Amino acid sequence: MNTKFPDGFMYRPEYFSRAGQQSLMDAVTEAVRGDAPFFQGRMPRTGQAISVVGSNFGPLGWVADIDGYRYAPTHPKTGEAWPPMPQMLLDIWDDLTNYPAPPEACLINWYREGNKMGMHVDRDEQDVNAPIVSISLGDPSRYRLGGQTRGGKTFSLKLSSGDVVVLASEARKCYHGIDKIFYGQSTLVPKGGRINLTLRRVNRV
Ligand code: MD6
Ligand code: FE
Repeated sequence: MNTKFPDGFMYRPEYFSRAGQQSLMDAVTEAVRGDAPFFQGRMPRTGQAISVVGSNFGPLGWVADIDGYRYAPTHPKTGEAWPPMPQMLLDIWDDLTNYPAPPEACLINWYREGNKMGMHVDRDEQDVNAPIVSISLGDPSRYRLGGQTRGGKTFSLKLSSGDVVVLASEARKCYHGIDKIFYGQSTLVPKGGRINLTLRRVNRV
């Protein structure tokens, strides 16, 4: 057993074949060309722009603005409902989690050259015990996972296109972030960079 991984951390390298990655990328491209264009969130209180732009699939979408972080049924700019969750995403949720209900939100984050994500814990969900399934597409990245308190010991993992990480049970409460993107190494994302899809259950069953 590898003790450096917290309980509930699952890493599934190459879960998606190149064809599977392409199908997911096509679904993202269609969504952001239509009713769900990428938008730039802002940090609550300070209003500072978040460099990584985002969008969502599903009945709910994660949004960040000056008033806070929350899940909303519509896009903050277009006012339209988010595009439906692609079947492939419902399928991976069933394959990798035992959660008794489907995910309600899939956050689509697009990292461009030089973008990173600071260490954080996802806790805007009503059911903070529901697992989160995270899919990487496009350029590789360096993912960092720490413990349940800020500033403790961390380890890093290189995530490549098609790799999947699940944070469940104890790992769900652990700090994590993206140190860097290895920009320009993949041709999957039409405009370059990395796409991260995170599947979330928001409401308790
Ligand atoms: C990323 N991932 O891979 C950032 N959150 O771009 C996350 O923030 C994340 O990988 C919750 C669960 C799994 C994750
Ligand atoms: Fe996260």
